[in-house]
Amino acid sequence: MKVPISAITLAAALAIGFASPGSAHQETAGKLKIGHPWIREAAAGAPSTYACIIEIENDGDEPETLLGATVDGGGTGVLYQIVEKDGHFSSKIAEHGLLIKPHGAIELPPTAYQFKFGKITKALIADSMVEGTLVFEKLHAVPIHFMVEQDDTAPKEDAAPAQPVPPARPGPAKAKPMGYDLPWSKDLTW
Ligand SMILES: [Cu+2]
Repeated sequence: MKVPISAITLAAALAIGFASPGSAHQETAGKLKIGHPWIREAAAGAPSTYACIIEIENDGDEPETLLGATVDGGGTGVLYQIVEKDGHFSSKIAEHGLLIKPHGAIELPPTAYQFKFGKITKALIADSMVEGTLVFEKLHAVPIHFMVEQDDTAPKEDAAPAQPVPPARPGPAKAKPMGYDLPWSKDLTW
């Protein structure tokens, strides 16, 4: 049986206490234990931020799928998978969400998965708690609190590649009537 390393980290963090800023909190939704959902601090008007979760443990006998998140002042977060190739990072939408097997667990560290939020309308201030939801396939939207963190551990991603230009479709070569479009043909008098 695999025991996720972060379970130990989380247990240690929980042992330190709930009250002090920066400590881990845990929320429960159905049979899910949601360990320390957090979001990176952002000023009002910031173009983006991201949220992560130390761990979600599924104590139930049914699988569940994490699909999305919302946060007060940040709207809807889209779940992205971070992809590393040759030392370069990029991200792609996790279209099918993240499966949490029965009696299994998932981790969402910034290096692997992030909820990416667009325009921030309300300042997210470090060490405060902000209301939001996690959206699951079966439980649907579950109200939770994100702790706002100063975190800057997300890998720096390469700029998104420009919209690919579709290759020119080679059409059948048009047979041109001989002599018609030769530059001199119009004025040519024999
Ligand atoms: Cu927490």
